[in-house]
Amino acid sequence: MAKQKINIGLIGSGFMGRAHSFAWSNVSKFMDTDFEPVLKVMTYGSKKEAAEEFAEKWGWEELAKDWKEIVARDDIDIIDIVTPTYLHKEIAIAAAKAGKHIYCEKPCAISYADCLEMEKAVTEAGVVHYLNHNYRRVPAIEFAKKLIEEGKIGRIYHWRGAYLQDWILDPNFPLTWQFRKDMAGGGPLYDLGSHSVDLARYLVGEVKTVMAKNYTFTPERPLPGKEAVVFRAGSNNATETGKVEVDDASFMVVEFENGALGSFDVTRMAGGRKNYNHFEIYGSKGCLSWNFESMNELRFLNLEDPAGEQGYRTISATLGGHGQAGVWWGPGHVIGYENTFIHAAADFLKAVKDGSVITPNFTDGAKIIRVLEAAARSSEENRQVLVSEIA
Ligand code: SOE
Repeated sequence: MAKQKINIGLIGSGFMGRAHSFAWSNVSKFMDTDFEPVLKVMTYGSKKEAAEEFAEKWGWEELAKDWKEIVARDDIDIIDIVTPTYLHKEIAIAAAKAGKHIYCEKPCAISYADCLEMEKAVTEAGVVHYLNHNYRRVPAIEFAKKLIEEGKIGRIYHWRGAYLQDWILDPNFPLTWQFRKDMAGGGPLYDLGSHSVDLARYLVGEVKTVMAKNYTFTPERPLPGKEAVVFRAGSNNATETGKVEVDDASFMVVEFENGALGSFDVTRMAGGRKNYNHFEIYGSKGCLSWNFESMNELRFLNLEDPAGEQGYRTISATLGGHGQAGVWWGPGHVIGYENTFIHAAADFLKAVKDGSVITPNFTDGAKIIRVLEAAARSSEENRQVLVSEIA
């Protein structure tokens, strides 16, 4: 039977625009969805030619100059936001008021106060809202969550999180929007720390206190040329420089509400580390370790094994029962980064169909940004900050 069509409006493009377009194009082919997404319309803003090329490549049917035109259209069901972070709030609130369901790339917004406004708007409108912390939908992570819920790890004592990249190591990497506080909220603290805090909240619990040190190694960078985007400097003859307003690296020590102790190490200056999103969890009965660069492998140590036989086993999270892995190719047939976006799109479409809540959403986004704002304050004031201090 033909699936019901559902129309998407994409606001933005770029790296995440590609990842989301890939998911909308493929989700109904692989997953058992009630809907078939239609890539209806996307914005072109000031870059019409590039947007035309993007739309043709990914199958977007129409282009609109301004996101407001898209939000105002009656035939659009879902607004997908992949803009720089500072634009999320205005678009999400307008979309909610227009009764659209919202699929938004992380981090939620540049401040906790903005997140709360977004959360209020979607709650009042009763629309489905999703914040794309896609790593939650890696099957190995879904399986880690199951092991924790089954009590296999016991009481959790330690979370050790690290999210390390190296794409701004060159001091001549230009000053893209990711270096501006008013557009990004923070550096890797927000961009990568938001993912890491999302995983920690999902697997361990809520954060109560934060002690942090933010650090900027390269205080000035050349102004960006037209081609500069995330991960790619592009060609650039700029002689003028601008001030880096955010952290290049950040380290946080946290206490969780349940008594666990955690650390988060996030940076874009860890030479050789490309997308090293890693954690270790140490509990009274077992331990877990995972790293995105081998995303299908979950390492599990069972402290209830006989002492002489204890050691990490590597679980290939590619079987049915390992989260959403079962819909793919079969045991040992590894999947990749893009599949996490398909998992998220499928869960989102289900929430739209059922009128149910999907997580993480703007409520989670607000909680995450609250922790990160506490970290920023902790670093500025050189003291431990209670997350509840952030209003
Ligand atoms: C850049 O650091 C980036 O694209 C992040 O913004 C994404 O969220 C992460 O998944 C990959 O790296």
